[in-house]
Amino acid sequence: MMIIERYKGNPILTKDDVPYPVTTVHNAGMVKHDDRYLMLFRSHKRNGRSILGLAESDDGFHFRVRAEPFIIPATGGIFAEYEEYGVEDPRICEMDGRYLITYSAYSRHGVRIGLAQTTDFESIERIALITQADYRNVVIFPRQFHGRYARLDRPHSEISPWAIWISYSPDLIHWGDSRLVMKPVQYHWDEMKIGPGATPFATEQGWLHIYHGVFPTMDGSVYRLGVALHDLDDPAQIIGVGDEWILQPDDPWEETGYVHNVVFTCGAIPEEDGTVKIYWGGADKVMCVGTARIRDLVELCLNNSRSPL
Ligand code: BMA
Repeated sequence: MMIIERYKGNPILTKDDVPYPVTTVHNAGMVKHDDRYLMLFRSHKRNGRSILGLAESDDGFHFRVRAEPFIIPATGGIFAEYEEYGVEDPRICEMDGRYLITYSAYSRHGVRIGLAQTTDFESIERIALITQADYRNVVIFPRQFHGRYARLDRPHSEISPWAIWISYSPDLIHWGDSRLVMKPVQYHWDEMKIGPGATPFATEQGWLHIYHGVFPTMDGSVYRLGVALHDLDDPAQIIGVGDEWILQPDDPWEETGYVHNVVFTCGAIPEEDGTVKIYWGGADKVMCVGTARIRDLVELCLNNSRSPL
C-alpha cells in the first residue's frame, strides 16, 4: 500500500481551468478559510514569468479559479525592483487571525522571499522582503515559540548546498538566530537538494513537515516528497526524518510536463479525521492531490528514520 493515496480525479487543476492566459498551474499554497479550501497556485505566463492565482473549493478536490490573478509582480516601491521576473511557489500560514503568504520574488538581483498578508483573500498587503538573495522555500510555523516567530528556510551555499535551516523573528520582518537543521544525505533519494515544502502542522508527537528532496540522474533531476517531525516546543530539534520518500513521480502528468519527473509541494491540509490532504505540482504543469493518514507519516519519522544531518 502507498503511504499517500492519489485522488482518482488527478490532475485537479490545469491551465485549461484558468480564465486568463497561462501555460502551467502548479506549486500551490493551501489553506482552509471559512470552511472552504483555497489554493494559491503558480502559473507561468507566455513570457516565461510567473504569477499567482486563486482557486476555491468546498471539498478540496473540485476547484474553481477566480477571474483575475491574486498576486502579480508589484509595480511600485521596493517590491517592484525585486519581483520584476515574477512571483513563485507561495506558502500560506494562518496566524493571529490573518493569513501570511511567503513567496519567491525573482529579479535581476536573484531570488528572495516576500511576505504578504491577507485576512479575507480579497486584498493583500505586502509586508516586507524577509531574506537576502539566494533563498527559496520559506515556511512559517503557525505558532510562536517563547514570543518569537519561527520559519524554515533554504539558503544556498557551495560548502553546504540546499539544506534546511531555521530562523526566528520578534516581528516577522527581522529574522536571525539561524541554524542548520537538516541536510541532504549522500547517495540517498534526497542527496542533491532538500527544501521546505508545506507549512508544518502540529500533531501530538511533533510538527509534521512535508519537504522535497532532489536526486540527480543522467536524465535530469527527480523531485520527490519526504517527511520530517520537529519537536513541538523547540522546532530546531528534529525528532525523526522518514528514510523513504512518501511520493515520487509515477502518474503520466508527473513524469512528463513542463519539467519532467517532478512532484513539488507547497501546501497540505490536516483534517479532523486524522488524514491530511497533500497537494503537489505535477511536472511543473498541473495540480494534484492525495490523502495520507497522519499517523502513518508520524510513524515513518519515528520508526524508519534517517539522520537529519
Ligand atoms: C525548483 C523550483 C520549483 C520547481 C522545481 C522543479 O528549483 O524552481 O519551483 O517546481 O525546481 O522544476
